[in-house]
Amino acid sequence: MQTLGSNASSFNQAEGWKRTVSSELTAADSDFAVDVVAGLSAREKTLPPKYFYDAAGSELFEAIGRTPEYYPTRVETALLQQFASEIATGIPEGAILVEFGSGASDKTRVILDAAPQIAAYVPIDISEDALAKAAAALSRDYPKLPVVPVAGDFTGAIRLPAAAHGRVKVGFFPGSTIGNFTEAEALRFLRSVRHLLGDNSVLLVGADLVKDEATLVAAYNDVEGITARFNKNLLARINRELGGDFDLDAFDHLAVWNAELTRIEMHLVSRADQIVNAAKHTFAFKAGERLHTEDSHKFTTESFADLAAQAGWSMSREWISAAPQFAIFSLAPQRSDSLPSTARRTRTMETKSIDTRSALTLREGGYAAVQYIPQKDVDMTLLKRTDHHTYCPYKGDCAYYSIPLGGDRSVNAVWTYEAPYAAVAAIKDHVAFYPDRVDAIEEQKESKKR
Ligand code: AVJ
Repeated sequence: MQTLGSNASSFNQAEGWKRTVSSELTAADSDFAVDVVAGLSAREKTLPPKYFYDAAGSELFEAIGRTPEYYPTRVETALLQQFASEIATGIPEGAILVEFGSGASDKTRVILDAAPQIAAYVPIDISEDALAKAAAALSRDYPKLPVVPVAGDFTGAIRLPAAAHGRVKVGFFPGSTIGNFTEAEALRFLRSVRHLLGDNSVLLVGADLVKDEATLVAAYNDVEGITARFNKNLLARINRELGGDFDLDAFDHLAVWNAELTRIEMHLVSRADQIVNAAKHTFAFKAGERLHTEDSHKFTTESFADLAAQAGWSMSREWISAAPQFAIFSLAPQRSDSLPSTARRTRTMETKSIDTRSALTLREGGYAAVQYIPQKDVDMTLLKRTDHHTYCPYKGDCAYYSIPLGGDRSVNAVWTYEAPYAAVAAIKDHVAFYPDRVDAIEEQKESKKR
């Protein structure tokens, strides 16, 4: 048996490389050190993508956003700009905007500009450097807006500052960062955010959508090589912070589309058999061996609604760009009272409310259940027909009404299927309401019949 140095790994012909740790990490070692040792010791080497984002990595990510190939940043920003006022109508007066992974807070500005009703902004980011820079720039450009940054890892426990207590919270999670989670991590995150933001919250999530392989792969393999530098910065960071001796030129950047798992994977591929020291440990790489550094899951509206539903959120609205397609989803907490559909009360305005005992509940896919109220129970004179129309392949042509009393927020708040397809014929002569364009839709259990 050949021994490598005094404290690290050993090579055994039969078993291959094996770590014989004689210098364990101690409590004083950082999470980063612990995660690096665990990831590089695994049979399939892997590192958590959150460690990309030190100061250098955050800057490289900003540079990726300026490459012609990496469309998500550009397309999402354009989508936010295009629908800013529509998105803003879903943000209640006095709401606190809480952003998870705020980076340079560039996209946030689009929301802040369109929604002056936001009372304070809480950016959360793992990079203290990026956070401090962004907070300073925002305070300069929005002098009246309290900005209360929280430095930390949003995949862990988060505590909101006192400024957020007792206020309606709107979560903002752009950039398709949700795609970097495994399904279990995404569910854990969405559930903890559901808990953190509370019952009357809104969660706006940007998510990249499944599309042709060439477009996807190019986005993670720009010709200029910025993404390769971003990927290798992980090794550079290990060298800087954990006394590593990675040779960056001894690894190749690799981006591949995993169609089965609908994700882009980034790897660093060892060019040769090599030994690397880092974090008081020694690791062996075989030629061609991969270090898996990131997954970027891509979604469909259905897959996303399904994920959200498993974490207590229902999809209330969606905005999708033209190709290359990217989505912004607006989620609302699932209503805890999923009651039989016989009795419910629908209040559309503070001053006007509708009571009905014969609403129908339509449940479709991962979408929030929708109550269809018989028109005979609704004062239709309070509604104003608009020329907005949509088409649903399952239900047919859809016509819309605004609620003039509700102002801007209640534009096209109400819809009806005048000639629904046979499968849903029961919703004829009914109207339905967007929950975020009226004050409240409340269901009540029918009192016992005597
Ligand atoms: C910002 C984390 C979503 O996965 O597309 C960009 C990061 N990685 N190029 C993504 C990233 C490679 C990006 N996220």
